[in-house]
Amino acid sequence: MIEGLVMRSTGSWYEVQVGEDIIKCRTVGKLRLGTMKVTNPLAVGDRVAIEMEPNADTATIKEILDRTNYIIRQSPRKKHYLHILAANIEQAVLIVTIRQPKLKQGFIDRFILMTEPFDIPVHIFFNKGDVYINDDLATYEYLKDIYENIGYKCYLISAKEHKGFKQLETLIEGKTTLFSGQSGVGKSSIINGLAPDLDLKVGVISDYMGKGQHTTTFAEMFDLGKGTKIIDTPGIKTLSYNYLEVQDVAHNFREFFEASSDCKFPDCTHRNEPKCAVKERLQSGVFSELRYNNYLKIIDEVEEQNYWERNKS
Ligand SMILES: Nc1nc2c(ncn2[C@@H]2O[C@H](COP(=O)(O)OP(=O)(O)O)[C@@H](O)[C@H]2O)c(=O)[nH]1
Ligand SMILES: [Mg+2]
Ligand SMILES: [Zn+2]
Repeated sequence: MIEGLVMRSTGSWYEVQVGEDIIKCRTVGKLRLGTMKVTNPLAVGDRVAIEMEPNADTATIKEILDRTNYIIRQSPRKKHYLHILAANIEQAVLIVTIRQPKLKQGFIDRFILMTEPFDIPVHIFFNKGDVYINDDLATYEYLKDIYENIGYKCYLISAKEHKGFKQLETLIEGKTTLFSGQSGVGKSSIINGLAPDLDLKVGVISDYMGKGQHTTTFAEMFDLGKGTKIIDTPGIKTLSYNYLEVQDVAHNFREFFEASSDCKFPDCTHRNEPKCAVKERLQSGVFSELRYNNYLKIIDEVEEQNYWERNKS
């Protein structure tokens, strides 16, 4: 048995890196799925045990080795399924922009809900700095202040002018980093800026083909050498949660979770309960209104979705 790393998937085939080689692999039979329904039991970043097929340069994937972590979300296509974006990552770079397209309210908080259960560090890069005008820079400073206060570093970058790359280069050195963000924020442009040889297509909406029809797009790993690996992911349109309870959300808003030991009720949802430490810190200005409002929106959504699921006739 040979051990390898899943770099990408092209439908039924997987490209698995073994040493310097890429081996085309397929899966045979059912791989271990656990109890959840997942659209892709095998994800980019998975370590697998493979066996060469007789008289061929292709191989069969026999086993997925234990994951240190994974990034999971509700499948955008099948609402009762989960989709694994990537496995075994060391950090995430979340790319956002304030202009072109406008930053979607709550997107950063929704993304962080995927990384927080495994304490995966997230670095937030605000791209397209070249088109920001005065107000936008103030917005950037405002958001930077909120997120850095709770431990997520923020940076300004411009793929177009190749500005702000030094910090990003240093950050990704020798690590496996997931690159993610909404479509059109400049993920491919930034990855090209880091590794011009990859020559990724820019300005193509890779999530759609033809008239709004979804094609299956997968994350893809690139090995930049010296242990530096990056994973490009298809642009995220929306993030919903069919796998979370209200308490899961509460536990993964890290500053709220930290404060929650001072709430009167151990299962406080920080909505209307008396003597809520989160609301107190909100009133005294320690916690951000923006984070709190996004939190409320997410728990309402989760509660509603779970309610309908549980009361289906
Ligand atoms: N002004 C400006 N445009 C950018 C920048 N980075 C990317 N773009 C443009 O934004 C569009 C989407 O970029 P792309 O890299 O394909 O985004 P992706 O969908 O996240 O991979 C393209 O038209 C790019 O030329 C930037 O730093 N500044
Ligand atoms: Mg792209
Ligand atoms: Zn509370």
